[in-house]
Amino acid sequence: MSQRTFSIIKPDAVRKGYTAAILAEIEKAGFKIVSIKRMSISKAQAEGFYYVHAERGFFGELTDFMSSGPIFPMVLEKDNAIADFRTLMGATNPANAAEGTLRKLFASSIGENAVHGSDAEETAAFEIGYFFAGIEVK
Ligand code: RTP
Ligand code: MG
Repeated sequence: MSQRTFSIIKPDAVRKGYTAAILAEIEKAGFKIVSIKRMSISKAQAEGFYYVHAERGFFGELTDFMSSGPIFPMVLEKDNAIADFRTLMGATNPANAAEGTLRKLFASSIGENAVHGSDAEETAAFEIGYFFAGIEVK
C-alpha cells in the first residue's frame, strides 16, 4: 500500500554537492518526491526535531551539525516507503552500511551520515508535520 515517509539530505551531503546524486538514487529506487525544499534550521529547531534523542551523549553534537548549514527536507511516497527508505539509506554508521546504500555511497561518519529517514509511521507523521504545512503535502 502506498505510504509516505520523511527524509532529510543532511548538511554534510549538501556541502559536498551530493544533493542531485542522492535525489537520483531516491527516484531510481521508485520513490516519488511529493515535496522538497532547501532551508537552514536553528539549533533549537534541530533539538525539537530530534527530541527523542535529548538524553543521548551525542545530542549536542547532532543538533550542532544539523543546524550547521542548508538541508533539504522532503516527503517521499511509494509502497512500503518507511521500511524501504531505511533499507535504501543503510546503517547509521556508514562503515556498516551495505553496498549501494545512500550512506555507503555518500556518508563519511556516524555523525555526518548524509541522510535521515523516518523509522515508523508515527515518527513519519510527526516529522512531515514538523517541516511541512498541510498545503505543501497535498
Ligand atoms: P536518522 O534518525 O538521522 O535517520 O538516523 P538513524 O535512525 O539511523 O539513527 P538514530 O539512532 O536515530 O540517530 C540519529 C542520528 O544521530 C547521530 N548519531 N550519532 N555519535 C554517535 O554515536 C551517534 N549515534 C547517532 C547520527 O547522525 C544519526 O543519524
Ligand atoms: Mg532515527
